[in-house]
Amino acid sequence: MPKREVEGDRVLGWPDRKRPAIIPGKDAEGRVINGRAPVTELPGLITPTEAYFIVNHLDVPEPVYPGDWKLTVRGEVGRPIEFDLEGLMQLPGRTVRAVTECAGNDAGFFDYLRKGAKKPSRINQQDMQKRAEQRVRGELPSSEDIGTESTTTCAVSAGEFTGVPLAEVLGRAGVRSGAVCVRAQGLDTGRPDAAVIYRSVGTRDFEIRDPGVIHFEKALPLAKALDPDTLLAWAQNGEYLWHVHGSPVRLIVPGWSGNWWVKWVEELEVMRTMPKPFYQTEYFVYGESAQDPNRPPLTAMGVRNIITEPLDEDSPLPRGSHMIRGRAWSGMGAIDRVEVSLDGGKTWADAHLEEPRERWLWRRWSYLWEVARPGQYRLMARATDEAGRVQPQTPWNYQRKHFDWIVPTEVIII
Ligand SMILES: Nc1nc2c(c(=O)[nH]1)N[C@H]1C(S)=C(S)[C@@H](COP(=O)(O)O)O[C@H]1N2
Ligand SMILES: [Mo]
Repeated sequence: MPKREVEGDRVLGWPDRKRPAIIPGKDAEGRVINGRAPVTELPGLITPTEAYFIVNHLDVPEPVYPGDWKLTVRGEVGRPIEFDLEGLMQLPGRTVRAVTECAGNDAGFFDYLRKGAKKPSRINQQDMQKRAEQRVRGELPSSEDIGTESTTTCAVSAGEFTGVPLAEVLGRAGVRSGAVCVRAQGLDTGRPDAAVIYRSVGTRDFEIRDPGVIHFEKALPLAKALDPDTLLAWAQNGEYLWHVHGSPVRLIVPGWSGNWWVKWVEELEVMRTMPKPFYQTEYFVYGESAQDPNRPPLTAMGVRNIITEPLDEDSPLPRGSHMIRGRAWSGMGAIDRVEVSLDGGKTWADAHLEEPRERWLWRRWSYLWEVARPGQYRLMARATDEAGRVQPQTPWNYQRKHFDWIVPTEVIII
């Protein structure tokens, strides 16, 4: 149905379909530091690594030679340990297939649905390069950029991750009773992006809560740290992690938004009180405003669903039969139902759910739409997860995180 370009470069000498790839933002040396995924162009479940979105908040560190890497496990443990990569890889491994989703993915749809702001597009992506350059220069984006930046889409992908359960590593060290969390520290440092501080304060007229130069770190509550699917991973999609994705080892925290998935992990500290990492208590929090005394950290995602076909951009479409397709996923387990509405939410019918039904992966669904009458149609889709949660789950919050509302697709039939 879409008339977008399919012919790409010649691959190994053969003409081939265009390869999906990220829309990149690069640093002064031309190295990719951020990227958005071509979410609507991926026909399968696993996002190829070339097409996997990338979010980095601080200065991307220089690559670590795997032989030089060490992981320190310390704090409230019976036996502090240091692992090298080989030692880590000798532990009983595990593979998990999971959606990585940035907490701010699709944030602009909150404004669209609440206030009639411009509808974000999943194919006309913002210019990642402009922000990457401002970041490298440490520049505060203009008010206009700050307003539009979090309308970003396509900060979501799905991968297969191989590593060792974090619980296995913690078990070797022996977690002491009374421990509440594991602080995972990435080796990257820097000053948080000005736009992020700006947005965490929630106003344009602000006194910057500038934490200065910090490490990227998260304090993962112990129960989630001990979930067998929470991994210290060294491989993604069948190969060793790429540097931008946290090589040699990163955290995989299925169901919880991307910010928990600490890259370039160098230290794990088991703690008996919750510390206050910037990216947990100032940013990546819920709340009504920056002054809200109740700003809990984000944890599990809500119930997510996107219509990947047709898109608004495909209109007008001829009468006849059209496949409506999409992908649904949840922060709390497998997707058990997707319903489709062809009349803007008045009536609903069950969509076909494709196998496999996996706990942390998105699930493809489809609905064959026979449409005989020309006109304007408002297509909607609504997912339910195995916990019985129906879209939407996440209330508006001032940082506009964990968007999971139902977004109608507008189609004109001629
Ligand atoms: N060390 C470190 N880990 C990090 C980040 C970071 O800036 N530094 N960004 C986080 C955020 S906000 C997201 S959405 C995911 C993105 O993972 P990816 O770039 O591999 O897709 O990484 C997370 N882990
Ligand atoms: Mo993120």
